Amino acid sequence: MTKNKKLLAWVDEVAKMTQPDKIHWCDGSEEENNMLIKGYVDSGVFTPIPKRPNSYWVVSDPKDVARVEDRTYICSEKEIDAGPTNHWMDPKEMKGILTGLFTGCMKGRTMYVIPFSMGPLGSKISHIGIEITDSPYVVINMRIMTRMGKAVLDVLGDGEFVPCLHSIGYPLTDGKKDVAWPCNETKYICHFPEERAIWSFGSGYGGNALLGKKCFALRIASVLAHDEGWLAEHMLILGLTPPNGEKKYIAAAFPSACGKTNLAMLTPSIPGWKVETVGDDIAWMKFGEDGRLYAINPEYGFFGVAPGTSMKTNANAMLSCESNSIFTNVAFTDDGDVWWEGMTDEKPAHLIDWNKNDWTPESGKPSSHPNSRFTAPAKQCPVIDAAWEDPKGVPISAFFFGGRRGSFVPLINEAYDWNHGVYMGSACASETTAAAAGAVGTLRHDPFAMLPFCGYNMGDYFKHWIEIGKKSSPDKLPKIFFVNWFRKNEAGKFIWPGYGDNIRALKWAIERVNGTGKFVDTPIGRLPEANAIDMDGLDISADDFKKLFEIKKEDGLAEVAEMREYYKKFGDRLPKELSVELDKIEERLKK
Ligand code: TSX
Ligand code: MN
Repeated sequence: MTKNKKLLAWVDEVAKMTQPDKIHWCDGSEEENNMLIKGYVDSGVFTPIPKRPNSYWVVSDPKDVARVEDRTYICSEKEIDAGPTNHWMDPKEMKGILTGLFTGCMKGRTMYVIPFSMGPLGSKISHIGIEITDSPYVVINMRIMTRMGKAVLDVLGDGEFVPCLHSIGYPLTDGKKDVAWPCNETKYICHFPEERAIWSFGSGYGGNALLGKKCFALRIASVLAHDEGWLAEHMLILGLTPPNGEKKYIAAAFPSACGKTNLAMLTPSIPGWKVETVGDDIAWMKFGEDGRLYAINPEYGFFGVAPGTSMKTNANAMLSCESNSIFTNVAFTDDGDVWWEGMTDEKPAHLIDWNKNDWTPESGKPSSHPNSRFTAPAKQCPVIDAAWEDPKGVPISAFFFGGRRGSFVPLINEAYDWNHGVYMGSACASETTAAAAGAVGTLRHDPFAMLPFCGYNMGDYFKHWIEIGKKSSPDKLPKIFFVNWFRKNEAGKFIWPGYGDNIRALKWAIERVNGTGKFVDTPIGRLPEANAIDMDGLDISADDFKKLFEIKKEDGLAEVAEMREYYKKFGDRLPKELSVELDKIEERLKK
């Protein structure tokens, strides 16, 4: 147990408010995990998956299937500090609402206290959080996604932690019966940046409930990083080893539906190249004494989107979730396995779908929810990097930004310098697909892929990136690239094969880091010279290949105009350095 006064007082205060039947301090042990799983198996909420040892199938309430961005708030003292991209409410007002909702909300339930570390225990880059929850599902998933349990309390000692309060908001009062996936129609995902605290009510799903991930490791951590001079980013981290053995680490940020997890675990198509995974979602980076940025993955597992994941698209993700994993909102097969759209070329003849109804290929709707997930331990990834738990972190040589862009944006483009790279990060955007809200083909800006995850004013966040560039010398800072796997030809077909062939773009980037890659200067950045991309064994027509890198002046000017319009949103919090970059691009285009 702990003697941490702040922690003991907080647990006491929360228990008085929420009024649970019992309080359980999680030790993180296998026995504890087995006990919680047995409870769910006995009540029929979890179904063991015969084909996957120690793995379970669970489906949520159909109204609780994803992060709820319109119910997510940054409750800073001043509204301007939440900025134009966040929902804001006055912290006192919000605490009033939440205190009302949390009062008595755990009646008839057990309150779990989960000590967890984001990052390797004891690393100088790591931070400790305590999540209080009334959901055993959250405890089970937090044990996969974070380093959790008694050892964390030992490291915490008398030190600081981020309090993360969570309730599904479904008290069992007056003999009310429990349901398979209790949750509340009223949902609030609230962050108090000055207090560095999180309150989440009403949802049991993913980023709404596993508070170490998006709420802490991105929204609250981005505030800590801003104040303390480091980076908390929505980035994968991977190690890239060329045939000569000179390994480099890179980090990359993409909006959703660009295949970040697939890139993090890439199986390269060029012989002799190796990709090893440090993380697939979040990177925390601090400067080392040598002036380089060192990154850790604050997480301990993968919470990956299931549909589209297959042995062809991401074999290493498939192998990561062969055992000790939780599957939420996928379908269940007749031979005792899970299945989701895209897992195999052939659809099973019969399934139990994510609503627990019979399903056949003729049903005319997906068997799995599009946001269905696997929760898998990172250490089970066959290509997990040897240094993934190194408390020092791994030195980052390059940053990649990207987006889903059918036209104009080339396969790969290198920034001229740090500030130009920050511009590229701010310019991350995806064209909407049929799946997303809004008209197909319109641009959805997602700067640095942080739109739903920046815990403060996005303009100040841009400025923070500019400031980071002044803390070291250009030769020590990561080089910055913008990539686009999704360019289409006139026929509307993807030009680039993507997936394992993306190594060809990464190879040129590594050559640029080494100073050997051949390039041409263009108005929008440095592009590979005609023969500088390794195309061995790839069958792309010369015409298509040219189109992958084509930059039309009028398209460039339209992009500049679009970005200028977008930047207006940030008012006087937009750093002047970014307007300058935009001016420079426009000048180069007009020359
Ligand atoms: O993840 C993707 N990546 C990154 C891989 C490391 N996807 C899937 C996006 C949704 C999550 C991609 N889709 C990629 C990609 O590089 N590229 C594409 C587009 C594409 C889709 C299919 C084909 C080619 C490109 N080819 C055939 O279907 C044969
Ligand atoms: Mn993510």
